[in-house]
Amino acid sequence: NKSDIGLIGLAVMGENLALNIESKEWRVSVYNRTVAGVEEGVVEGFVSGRAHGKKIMGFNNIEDFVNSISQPRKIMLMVRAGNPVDELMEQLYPFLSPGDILIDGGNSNFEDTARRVRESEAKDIYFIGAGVSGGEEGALHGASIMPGGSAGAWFEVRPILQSIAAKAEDGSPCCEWIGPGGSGHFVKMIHNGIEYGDMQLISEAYFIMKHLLEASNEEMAAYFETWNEGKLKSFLIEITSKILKYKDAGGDYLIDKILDTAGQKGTGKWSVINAMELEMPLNLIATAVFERNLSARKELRMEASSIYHREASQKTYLAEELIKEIYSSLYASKLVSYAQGFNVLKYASDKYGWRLNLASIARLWRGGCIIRSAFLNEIAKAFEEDRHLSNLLLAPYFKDEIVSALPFWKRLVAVAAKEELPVPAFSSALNYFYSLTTNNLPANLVQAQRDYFGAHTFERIDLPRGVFMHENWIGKANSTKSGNYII
Ligand code: NBP
Repeated sequence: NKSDIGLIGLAVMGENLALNIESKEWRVSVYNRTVAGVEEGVVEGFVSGRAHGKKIMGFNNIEDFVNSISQPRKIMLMVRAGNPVDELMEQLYPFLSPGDILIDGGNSNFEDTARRVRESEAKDIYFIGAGVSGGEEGALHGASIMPGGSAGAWFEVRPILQSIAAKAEDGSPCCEWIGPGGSGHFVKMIHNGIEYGDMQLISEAYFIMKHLLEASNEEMAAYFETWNEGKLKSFLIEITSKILKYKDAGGDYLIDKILDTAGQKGTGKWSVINAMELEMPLNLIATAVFERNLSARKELRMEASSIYHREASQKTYLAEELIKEIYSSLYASKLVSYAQGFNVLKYASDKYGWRLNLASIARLWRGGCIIRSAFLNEIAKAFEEDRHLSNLLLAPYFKDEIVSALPFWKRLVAVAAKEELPVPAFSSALNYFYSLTTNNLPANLVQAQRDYFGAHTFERIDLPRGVFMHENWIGKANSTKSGNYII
C-alpha cells in the first residue's frame, strides 16, 4: 500500500503537518536528513513516538522514501528555507518520474520559488511554493495555505492541501490557488508583514492605555476582550487580552516582566524591501519593522532617555473618550495597513503577471493564520464589488469607516504628541491617509530641487503629462536654455 504523500523535514512544522495530513485519512511517508548513522534518529523518534499506530511510514533512505509514494508523487518539504530546499531537490530528482510534484511549505523567498518552478518544470517535475501560516498549532489543526507555482499540479494536490487547511466560519477551506511562479510565497510574505503591522498597532493601543489611562492589566485585558466582540475581532486581539491577564508561577503578571526588545525573523523586512522594489508605499509595516529595530537598541534608548526628560503628563483624560480614540486609531490604522499591503499585492501581480485574486486572498486569511480576523470579510467584499479597486480606502464601505474614525484618530495622535508618547504606526497611518487624500503635495518642490541640482526635469501643470522640462535655474551661459523640452 503506497502512501498518498511524502513529507520531508521533521522539525516542529513537519511533524505537525504529517499528523494533520494523516488525521484526514491520507497515508504519509516521512523522511528527515538526520537519520543515517544515528541509532535513534529523528524519523525513528517520530514514528515510534507521536506517530505511533498511525498511517505514517518512516524512511532512512531517500530512494526508498520516494518509491513508497504513489504516482504522481506528491512530496512536501518542510525544511529551513534557503539552500536546504535546493539540496533536497537535487537529492530527489534522480528518483522522481515525470509528473511528480514537489511542494515547498517553508518560508522561502519568492524569487527562489520562481526559479525552482522553472528548474523543476524543465525536468518535467511540477513545483509548488506554498506559504503556510499558523505556526505549530495551525500545522496540526488547520493552517492557512497559499500555494502557487506549477498550476498543472493544483488539481492533484488540492484535495490534500484543502483537507488540512483551516476552515473559515462559513466552512470554506483557507487554501486556494494563488497564481504562477513565486506568487504563493510572495503572498505569505506580505501576510507576515501585515502581521508585524497589526502587532505594532495593538502594542501602541496598549501603551496609551497604560500610560495615559494608567489602566491595570486586568482593565486593559477587558478592553481588548470587548473589542474582540466587534469589528476588531481577531486572533491577535484575542491573545493580547489573554497575555495581559496571564500570571507567572510567582503570581505576577508576566507581561510586566518581559524585556521591551522585539526580535524578528525577517519576513517583515522582506515585505518592505520588496515594496520598495515595486515603488509602492508600505509605510505601516516599515514603521513596525523599524520600531522592532529601535526597541532592540535597549542601551541606546536607556542612554537617550537619561539625557532627555519628559514633561509630566496632564492626566486629565476621561477613560470613555480616550478608549474610543484608541479604538478608532487602531481600527483606522489597521485599515490603512491592509490597504497598503493589498496595494503591494496588486502591483506585484501586475508586474509579474500573476493575476492575483485579492478577494480570494482576503478570504483564505480568515482562518488558520496569525492575522485571521472578521474584517477580512469586508475586504473580500470590497474587492468582489469592484475588481479594479485601486486602493481599499476608496471602497465606499471603508470610506465611511475612515470618516467615522477620523475625528477620534487624529485627536489621539495629537494627544500622544503633546504627551510625548510614541505612536509611530498610528501617526504613520494618519499621515499616509492625509497624503493619499491631498491633491497637491509638496512634491513640486522636490522636483524643482532635483531639476536645479541634477537636471532631472519636471512636468508642468499647464502642459500635458509626459512632457518633461528642464529649467536654466541659475542663468549661466552655455547651459541648457530655459524651458527646454525633453521628451
Ligand atoms: P526549521 O526551519 O528549524 O528547519 C528544520 C528542518 O530543516 C529539520 O528537519 C532539518 O533537518 C531540516 N534541514 C536543515 Br536545517 N538543513 C537541511 C539540509 N541541508 N537538508 C535537509 N534538511 C535540512 O523547522 P520548522 O520551524 O519546522 O520550519 C520548517 C519551515 O516552515 C521553515 O521554512 C520555516 O520558515 C517554515 N515555517 C515555520 C513556522 C513556525 O512557526 N515554526 C511557521 C510557518 C512556516 P535536521 O533535523 O536533519 O536538522
